[in-house]
Amino acid sequence: MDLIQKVRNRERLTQEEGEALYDLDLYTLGELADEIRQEKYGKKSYFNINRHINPTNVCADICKFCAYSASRKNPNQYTMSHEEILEIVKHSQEIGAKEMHIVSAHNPNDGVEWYMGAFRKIKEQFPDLHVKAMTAAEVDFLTREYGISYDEVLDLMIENGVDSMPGGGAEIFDEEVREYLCKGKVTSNQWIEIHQKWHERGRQSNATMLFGHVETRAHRIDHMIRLRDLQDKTGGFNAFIPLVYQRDNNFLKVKEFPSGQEILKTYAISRIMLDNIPHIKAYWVTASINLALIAQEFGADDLDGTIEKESIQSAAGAASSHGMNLDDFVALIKNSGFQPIERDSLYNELKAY
Ligand code: V47
Repeated sequence: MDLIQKVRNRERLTQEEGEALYDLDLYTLGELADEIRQEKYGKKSYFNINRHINPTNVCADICKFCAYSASRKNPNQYTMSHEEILEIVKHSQEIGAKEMHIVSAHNPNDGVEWYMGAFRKIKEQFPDLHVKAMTAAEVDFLTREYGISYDEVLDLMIENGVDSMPGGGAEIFDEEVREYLCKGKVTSNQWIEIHQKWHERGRQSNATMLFGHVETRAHRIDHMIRLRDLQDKTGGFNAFIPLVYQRDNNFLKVKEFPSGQEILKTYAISRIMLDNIPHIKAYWVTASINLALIAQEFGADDLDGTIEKESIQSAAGAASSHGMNLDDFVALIKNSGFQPIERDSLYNELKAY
């Protein structure tokens, strides 16, 4: 059957069909993805008021794409104390943040309690805040470093107040590319296993894909299909987040960067391929705000949040170190023809602007 008709019939696509979507022209793809997006959410565009905290950049792993962790290109190591973290949380909560998105490097110096104690103290002092913390890469690191199992780490996270898991650490699942990008870090199967175990505990998470470096279109489709397979089993993913590779201050040299068209096609294709993941997030930090706003017409229904401070992608060149002012964010979404909806971390609608 004709591929376009298959999409319109909402039939599930194979690896080959996913790759063939890239051969469609951008406007046809955009129209197809927008039909799905409008069917689900109309003109609503979701965002949240959140704060990113990156408590340490000391990392036992080496990922070629990372400009954030301390290395010979970035010799300024830091590790926050719990008091420093709580000070940030207090300030952010006072100015309206409802979610703390906490992602650290893989710090071999301070033990499991440094991670867990921070979550526990945040929850004790700010019980209404949603704590989204610990990528699967961090979970895996703790098991390797301290000889405990995935189950034990995930149970500790729940005991200490982690509400949901962010989607980081997925990178690209293809084993050969992954070996080249981040040898020694959580493997693709382990990333999937950790999210499966988290979902089996009744908890929700997101999934990312780092693209626009050395991977092929086929690798992106393979990545999406592995996530779609897990989602069929668990239903625990809220959002899929294609992260556009940022090129500065790191060790991953790339010949050709993706064009705006290629990025928009990737959003549109993820909306079409991932028929069982509710939200496609155009994370404005890596797409740039302008392209993220356009991505709303290419299948994306979520732009992440106000963030306040961002250290991972801004270290690699993204214009995100100071987050996004709420009024500006709302105005930009409105002026682009969409209805800004503030959501909580699990996509309950809080306020229509
Ligand atoms: O996994 C690192 C990525 C991720 C670069 O779950 C880079 O809602 C681009 O996962 N260029 C961490 N990306 C951030 C993350 C995230 C962000 C926003 C929302 C959510 C969510 C999750 O940052 C890592 C890695 O793939 N990253 N370096 C870079 N040079």
